[in-house]
Amino acid sequence: MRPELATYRHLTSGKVREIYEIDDDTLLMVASDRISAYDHILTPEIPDKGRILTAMSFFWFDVLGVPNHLAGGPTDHRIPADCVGRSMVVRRLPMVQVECVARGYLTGSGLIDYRKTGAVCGVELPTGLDEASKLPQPIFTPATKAELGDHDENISFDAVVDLAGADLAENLRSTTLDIYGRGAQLAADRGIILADTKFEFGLGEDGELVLADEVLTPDSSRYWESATYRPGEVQPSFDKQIVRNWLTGPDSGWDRAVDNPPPSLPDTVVQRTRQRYIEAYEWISQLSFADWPTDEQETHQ
Ligand code: Q0N
Repeated sequence: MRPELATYRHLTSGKVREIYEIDDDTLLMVASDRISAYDHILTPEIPDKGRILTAMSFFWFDVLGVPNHLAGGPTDHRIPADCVGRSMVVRRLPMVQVECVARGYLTGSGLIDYRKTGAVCGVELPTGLDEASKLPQPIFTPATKAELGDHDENISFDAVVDLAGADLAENLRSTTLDIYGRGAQLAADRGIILADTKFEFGLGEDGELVLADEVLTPDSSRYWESATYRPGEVQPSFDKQIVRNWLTGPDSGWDRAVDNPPPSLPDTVVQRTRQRYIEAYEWISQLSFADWPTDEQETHQ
């Protein structure tokens, strides 16, 4: 018998997922089907988005083969029936309070900082780079977690040394760049550019880094399609572009200059976006999403 979600104490809410306490040593991380764009949570939800992103994290944890926080599989019996497929049972670890970002391409806050200073997080870059430029080599651009609703703040490597000590800071940088490099290579082999990504790490019993959180999902990374990559232009987001195009196009009637909530997405936009998430999972993993566990396939008696 699977437990009810209400039997677990709720710890934290993120924009798109929830964390519960299973016991002193174990957490339940539940991904929702919520989607955000332009700093708003949209309605309606994208059916199966939580399961698709969870499937992707399990895939990446498996192929990366680095120590990670998973403490059970996707159908672990501690997972409530209505959360099967979109939950991870994880070891509760002391977390490193640094967002570990790797960038192989220049965009977003990295591009803004570069245009102001010629550097990102203190890493000097060559002149002449532009929107979506490929960097000479991937760089470590750490950030600190802002309050819910605020954007993370980029910090220098020296600031990580002050926060975490020199040894841990060096380990975070080399591990982040190593994992990003291997993920980006696998994605590139399958027609997807992993422009950048954010990792979170916990500390194991012996002080070793343990990869935590969700991993290399489109919520924690920028996925671009290799076939349409055009440096010098803002790249369409692999997963969210259909939503963004509709919200900013004439049919939505939304004025995003004023702080009013966006209108509900039409079902066509919802269904096409759902297919895009499935496509990303299937391209990357070369597995079929139809095989991913769901509560619907539980046998009852
Ligand atoms: C945890 N978050 C997301 C760190 C926290 N395995 C774990 N053990 C204990 N706590 C967490 C995990 C995981 N994953 C992760 N919250 C709790 C928020 N981050 C923000 C940055 O700082």
